[in-house]
Amino acid sequence: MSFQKICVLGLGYIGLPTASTFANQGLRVVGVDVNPNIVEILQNGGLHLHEPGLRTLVQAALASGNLTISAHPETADAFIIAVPTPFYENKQADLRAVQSAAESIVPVLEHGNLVVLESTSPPRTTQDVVAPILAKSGMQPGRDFHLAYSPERVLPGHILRELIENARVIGGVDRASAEAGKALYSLISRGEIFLTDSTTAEMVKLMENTYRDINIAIANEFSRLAQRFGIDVWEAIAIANRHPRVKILQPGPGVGGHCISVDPWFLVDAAPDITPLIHTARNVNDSQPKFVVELIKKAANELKGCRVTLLGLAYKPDVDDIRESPALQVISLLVEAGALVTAFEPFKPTGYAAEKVTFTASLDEALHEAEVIVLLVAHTQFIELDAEEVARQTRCRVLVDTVNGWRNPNWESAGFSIYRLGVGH
Ligand code: SAJ
Repeated sequence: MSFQKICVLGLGYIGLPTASTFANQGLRVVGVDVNPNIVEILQNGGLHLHEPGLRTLVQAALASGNLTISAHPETADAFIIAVPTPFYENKQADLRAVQSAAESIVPVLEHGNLVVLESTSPPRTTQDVVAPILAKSGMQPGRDFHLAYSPERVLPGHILRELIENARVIGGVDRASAEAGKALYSLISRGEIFLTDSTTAEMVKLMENTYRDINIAIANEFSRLAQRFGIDVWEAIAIANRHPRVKILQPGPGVGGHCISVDPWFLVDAAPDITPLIHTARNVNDSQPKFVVELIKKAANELKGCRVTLLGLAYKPDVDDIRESPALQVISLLVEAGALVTAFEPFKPTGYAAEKVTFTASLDEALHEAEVIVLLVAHTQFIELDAEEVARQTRCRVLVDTVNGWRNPNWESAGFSIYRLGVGH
């Protein structure tokens, strides 16, 4: 199968780099988003999200004339659906964006086309949700057009490189669909491509993120045990990891982002009776902010009325994404306890809509009045802070480090007391 023109539905962290990469390979690409603001920003040469290298990639794609931005899909050889799949309050997958993207393809779908779902989805979504919608065209997947599931697996912060280098799995509703998917992604991918059926490909994606969630949960439990038994979890993990078959991950303030903190719920929701481990790991990671707040309380003596400054709101270092970030939970627990919270997020200086929190546009402002300073995210600019310089910016001498970012002894020699997550005394 050959491809001259494709449509990418959803221009977020995955869809936009994917569309731009195909366009830069010489394909004509229509990038589609239902959000008029995003369409307008991109059409005017702007960018609505932060990812290293993305601006240059998008600008090159637009300048080549190969990438156009639109509110509606057009006829094309292939359609890639890369829309968000959040969950409802009850942790059930919210597939409305996938459903409406599939609906929007129906009027322009033609015989011989390929449709690929990339959005992380519960098992059987391609077969049971997307296929019946596309069949409204009067054509059958597998017989009249190709339908496949191929999850994105790129790591935010490294998306551009991983999009090209990572191994890819493509699950077709039949073998020909998987082969058609391979023909498409071979145009941009240098990684190995594995072909399978669509439900296996959906499970692969969910298993990867669930595996990581469970491994972070055990690291977080180790941090609690370390505090109780008076040891340093970071040292213990480093030593344990010298065992040839052990690779413990890092504890932290919790698991955030739109992937690992969400995807395991798709499995728990799909089969609650047989997923106690996955369910428990989710609860362990979701409760980690509570332990962080207990540590802050220990450092502050009394939270009520204490001026606490939080450094970092993003869900992980050097990204601007605050979706499901544990920092948000830390903030609400602190506010509940009566602390006066100031937060500084260099990648999103305006913060987000929240009451009783002061977001500052500069580090200086955030540090100025603090009584306790909490490192929540290991952004490079925080890790590289100079202890003497910080000591000049604030009278505060109490630090809480939740990510093992301030190990340099200069902090102590500059007069700071440091309370570390996972370090008991
Ligand atoms: N975290 C820890 N300790 C660790 C590693 C991570 O507490 O040792 C926390 C992070 O701080 C963050 C969360 O976990 O809050 C998730 O971060 P991450 O870097 O592990 O993963 P994501 O969510 O940015 O990206 C993941 C990746 N999946 C896997 O590594 C299996 C990525 O490859 C996927 O493409 C992405 O999910 C996705 O879109 O599903």
